[in-house]
Amino acid sequence: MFQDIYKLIEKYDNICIARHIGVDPDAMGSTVALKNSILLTFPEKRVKLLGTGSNRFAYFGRFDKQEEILDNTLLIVCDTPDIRRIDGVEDITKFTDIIKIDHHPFIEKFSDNSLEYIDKDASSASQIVLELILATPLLMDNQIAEQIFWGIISDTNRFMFNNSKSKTLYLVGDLMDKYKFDINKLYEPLYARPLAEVRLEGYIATNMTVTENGVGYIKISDQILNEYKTDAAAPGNMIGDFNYIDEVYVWIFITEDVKNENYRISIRSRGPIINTTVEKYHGGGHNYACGAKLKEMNDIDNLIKDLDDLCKKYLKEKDGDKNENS
Ligand SMILES: [Mn+2]
Repeated sequence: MFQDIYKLIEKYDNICIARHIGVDPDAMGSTVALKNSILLTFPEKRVKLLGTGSNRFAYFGRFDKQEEILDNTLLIVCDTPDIRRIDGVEDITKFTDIIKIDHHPFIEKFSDNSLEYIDKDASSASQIVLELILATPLLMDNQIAEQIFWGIISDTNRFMFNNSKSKTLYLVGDLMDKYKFDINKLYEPLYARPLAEVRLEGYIATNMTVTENGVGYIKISDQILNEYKTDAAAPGNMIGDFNYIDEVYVWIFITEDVKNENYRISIRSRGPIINTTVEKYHGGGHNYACGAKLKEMNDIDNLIKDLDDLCKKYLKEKDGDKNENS
């Protein structure tokens, strides 16, 4: 498959590379690295990155100005399972050929003849781009290695998530052997954050309600966000920091979003699978990481109640297992 992808890249003079809306470091790392590798290998090609830029990730590369899609253009989409979530592509049928490089569960084919490389076992789209470069004549340099490393680090949360397989570690080890990059310099744009957010995190830790069934939740009003000089996006950014708290298996941040007149709900679990419950409230996501947007406090309270019941059941089953094993 990598050879077929390479052949298509080789064939086209005009290439556009896209990724999902709401760019994250893996989407950024995989696309920027792929663009740079194609240009390093074929300096005469025109390669454009589609989608909205991100100030936060500007260090890792800028997105290109939107231009008209030329005839005979190849589209490569990284880190995105469905057409709806591709950023910067209005009409996918304008592209002559399409390649998908992804590690999410399959949702849909981009076109009848799109070439789709999906590896659910890969830690990240950046890892697949690395494998593609290693398996083909595509070239690599320090900067590209850095961008790939960055994407892998972010999607594995520094190899803490269980998407880090031995293959991931071998590939990253090999990358660090062959290319030079400064880890501290790379971690800074990923993990540096304003003191205001850390203070808000202190507020959440202090004021979160924890039920006897292991659900932690907090409603964060607009007034609190203002007091802490943060915005409605801030709590969602720090929710991962509440993992591995003894008393908490499911945790829920409910943040008032005055601008959109709703509440942003971010939910994580290190116990029960939560997405089916959250889907009942028109939200969704992964097994252990979900989100929803709700307007009515009544719905929010019901969601908390449902998750509490779920967690209660989970702990009971877990306890049962323990007794059986002992
Ligand atoms: Mn990803």
